[in-house]
Amino acid sequence: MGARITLVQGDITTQEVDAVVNAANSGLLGGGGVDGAIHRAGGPDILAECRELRATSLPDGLPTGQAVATTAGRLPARHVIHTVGPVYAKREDRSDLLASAYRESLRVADELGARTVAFPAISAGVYGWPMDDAARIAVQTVDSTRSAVEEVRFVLFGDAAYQAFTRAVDQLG
Ligand code: AR6
Repeated sequence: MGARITLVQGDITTQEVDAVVNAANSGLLGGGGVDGAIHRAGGPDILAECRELRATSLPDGLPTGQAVATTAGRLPARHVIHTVGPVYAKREDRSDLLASAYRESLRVADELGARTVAFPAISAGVYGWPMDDAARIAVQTVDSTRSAVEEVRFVLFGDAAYQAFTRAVDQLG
């Protein structure tokens, strides 16, 4: 029922897709990890649109679990969809917010008419989410979310992330 899921090991900024999802922070003005890589590779037009969003519709920033689109600048993609995953917390279950980041990104992708969407492992870097858990939530949410997106490509940095997503896909049955 959800989009076809494909897994690749590599750099999300080189993907030729309709939309690339950025694991951003609420401030939307850049950061490290995927966020830094996307702004570096995509150039200043992405940041300019993010600033515009902060000055207009999102004065307090983008809430965790929500998503918003900008240009992809010089990336070989048409759009960047910025979303904010939750920071991992041992004592509190924030999986709903992580699932929401994927669902809302797919909703925005639908609005854009995107058919191919590349996702990183949201929250599994700086935000500290254990990779196996992050992979399971990512794969299950995409699999169970209805949308017109045909392919969701998870672009994983490193072998451990790739293996975790492979196990999560195998467990879908
Ligand atoms: N392509 C694909 N995956 C990547 C790339 C890349 N170019 N670079 C890193 N990863 P993170 P988060 C992997 O930290 O945990 C930023 O500062 C990385 O190895 O980018 O959601 C933001 O501004 C990891 O597996 O995102 C926020 O403040 C995964 O992408 C905060 O980090 C996600 O790691 C968001 O943290």
